[in-house]
Amino acid sequence: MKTRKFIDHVVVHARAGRGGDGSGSFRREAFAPLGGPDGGDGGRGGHVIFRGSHDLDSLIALYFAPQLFAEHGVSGSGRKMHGRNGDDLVVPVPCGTEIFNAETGELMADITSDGQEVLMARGGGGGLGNVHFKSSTHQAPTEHTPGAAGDEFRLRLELKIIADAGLIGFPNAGKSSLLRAVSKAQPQVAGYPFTTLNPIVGTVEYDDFSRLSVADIPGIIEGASSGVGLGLRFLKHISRSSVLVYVVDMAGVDNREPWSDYNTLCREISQYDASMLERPSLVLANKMDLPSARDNLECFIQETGVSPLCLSTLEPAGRGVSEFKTMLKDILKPRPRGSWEADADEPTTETQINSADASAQQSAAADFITDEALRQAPFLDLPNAEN
Ligand SMILES: Nc1nc2c(ncn2[C@@H]2O[C@H](COP(=O)(O)OP(=O)(O)OP(=O)(O)O)[C@@H](O)[C@H]2O)c(=O)[nH]1
Ligand SMILES: [Mg+2]
Repeated sequence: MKTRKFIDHVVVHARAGRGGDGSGSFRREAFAPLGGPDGGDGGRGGHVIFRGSHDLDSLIALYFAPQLFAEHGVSGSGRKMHGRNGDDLVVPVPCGTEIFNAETGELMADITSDGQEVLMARGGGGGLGNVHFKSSTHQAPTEHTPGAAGDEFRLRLELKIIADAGLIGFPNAGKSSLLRAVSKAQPQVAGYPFTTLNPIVGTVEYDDFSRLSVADIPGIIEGASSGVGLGLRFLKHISRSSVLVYVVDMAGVDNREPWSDYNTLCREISQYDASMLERPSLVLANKMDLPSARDNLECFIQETGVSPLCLSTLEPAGRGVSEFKTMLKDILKPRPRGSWEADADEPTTETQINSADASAQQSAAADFITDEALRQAPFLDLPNAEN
C-alpha cells in the first residue's frame, strides 16, 4: 500500500494585502487647463481567509507552501478612478483545524464544518486621493494618503480529525481490521505492532442511508503518556469523538493480559485528558474466534467489572460486528441523509411566516384567476360560472 505523509500541524505565515495608495492627481485636459483635484482612492488589500473543506484530510498542502500572501490593493489614479481591490486568498483546510497565533498561543479560530469561512488576516484599507482634501480655501490640495498595511500573523494550524467514534487499543488488537469490517476504508492490517502509523477515518453506512465516521489511530502502549511507542500524539484525533471504542485483544495473542491492557488504556487516556473517560464508551472483546479468548473473557469481567461486546473481525458479517454497528447507531443517533425531519417537526418562525404568506397569496391568486378566467374566457365551462 502506498503511504502518504500525514501532516497534522504546521506553522504558516499569513499576510493580508496592503491597501493601494490614494492618488494626488489634477484634471488636465483641453479647455480645462486648471481642472481641480481628481485623484482617486486606493483599493483594499486582499484578506486571507481559511475555509473548511471535507475533501481534505491533512495539512500537507500548507506544509509545502506555508507563505500565504494575499494580493495588494491597486493605487488610485486620475479622473477619480478607484484602484482595484486585491484578490482575497482563500485557503482550504480540513474540517477540525484549529488556528492559533504562533507567537502568543491564543486560539484564533476553530474550523469544524465544510464551507465554514474565517477571515484571519484583514487586508489594509486603501489610501485617500487628493479629491478628499479640497475645500473652498484649499483648492489645489496635493495631499493624498498611503494605503494601510494588512494584518500579518504567524499562525500554527493543528488538525484534530472530527470523527463520531474513535478506536483505542494496543497495537495488534485488531482496530484496523474492525474498521475494514464496518466500513469501506482499507487500512493496512498485519500481525506486527504499529502497522497503522497515521489516523484513518472510515464511514459506516446503514440501511436507512444514515452514516457515521470512525477513526482508527495508531496503537497505544504502556508509558505512551511519557512518549513510549508513538506516544499520545494521535490521541488528539479522537479527542473530539463523541464515543470512545476500546478494542481489546481478548485472546492475548502477544502474551498480554486483556484486563491489564484495558486498565493501561484507561490510565494512559486519563493522563492525556481525564474528561475523555466520562464520555460514552464501548468495550469490544476482539478475536473471540480463538479458544484462548473464551478462557480470558471470564477473568476480564472479574478483573475490570466490564462486560464487553464479543466479536471477531474475521467474520465481518457476524453477529458481533453488526451488534457493534447497531450500538454505535443507538448512541450517536445519526440522521438519515437528506432527511428534513427536524425542520418538519419544528418549523422556524421564518418558515411559518413564509407559509402563511404563501397560502394568502395562493388564495388571492385563485380568486383573481377565477374572476379573470370568467371575464376573459366566457366560453370556458367552469362550475358555478356566472356569466
Ligand atoms: N484470529 C483473529 N485475528 C485477528 C482478528 N482481528 C484482527 N486479527 C489479526 O490481528 C493482527 C493485527 O490486526 P490489525 O487490525 O492490524 O491490528 P491493529 O490494532 O490495527 O494494530 P496496529 O495498527 O499495529 O495498532 C492481524 O494479523 C489480524 O489478522 C480476529 O478477530 N481474530
Ligand atoms: Mg492498525
